[in-house]
Parts: sequence; C-alpha cells; structure tokens
Amino acid sequence: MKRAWVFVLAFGVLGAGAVGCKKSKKAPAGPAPGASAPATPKGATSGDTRRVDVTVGDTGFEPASIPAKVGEKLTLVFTRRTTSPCGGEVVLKSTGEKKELPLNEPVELAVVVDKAGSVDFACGMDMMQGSVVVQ
Ligand SMILES: [Cu+2]
Repeated sequence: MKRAWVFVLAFGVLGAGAVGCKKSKKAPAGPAPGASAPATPKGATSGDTRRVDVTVGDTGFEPASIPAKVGEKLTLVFTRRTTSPCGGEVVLKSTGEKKELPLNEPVELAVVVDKAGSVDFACGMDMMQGSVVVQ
C-alpha cells in the first residue's frame, strides 16, 4: 500500500516538473510558431465594440441606466466594489446569463442591443437593478 502512494507522489512531481519545463521553454521558442498568430485582425472584432464600465457598490449599479443605440456592440464591464453578497453576481434578464463578480475584478458581459427597448440586468437576488436603454 505504501509503495503505491510513493509511486503516485513521485509521478505527480515528475508530471509537474515536465509542465514547468514546457512553460519555461515557451519564451525563447516564441517567434517561430507564433508567426501566424498576429495575423488575426485586431480592430475588426474589438474596434467597434463599446465598453462601458459599471461599478457595483452598496447602493447598486453605477450607472444604473446605460444609453445605447440599436445594432451597437456593447460590452458591460462590471467591477464589484462592495463586500455585500448582493453584489456577488449579475444576471442578464433577457438571456438568463449569469456572471460571478469577484471583488475588485472587472468582469465582461456582452450585451446584444438589436432592438429598441431596455435590456435589464440585476443582482442574483433581483434587488439591485440596472438597464441598457436602447434607442
Ligand atoms: Cu441582491
């Protein structure tokens, strides 16, 4: 029984070591395989996306109302600044999509604004509320 444990431990250490090696080799070997990577268009996907910072505080979302235009690509970037458990989660009501909000860590939430109206979001308990007002 003991031998089996030692074997598992040794194997685990070797495995971890191998991974470490691969990581450290990554830097010098960079240019050759990475040559094709920068070819992906930079501005095409991110350039026309508007990012809006939303702070999650004790009093709710700030701003709680975000104006937007139909067809616009919008990404809300939530940053939770309160330790209240109320701010621990944001839910996009139209899709039911949920995002956990770790303290002081920006979390992105893409919002589809394909028609006029309001796209609502709220905390997990539906107490704090906000909306994207699409015109
Ligand atoms: Cu809440």
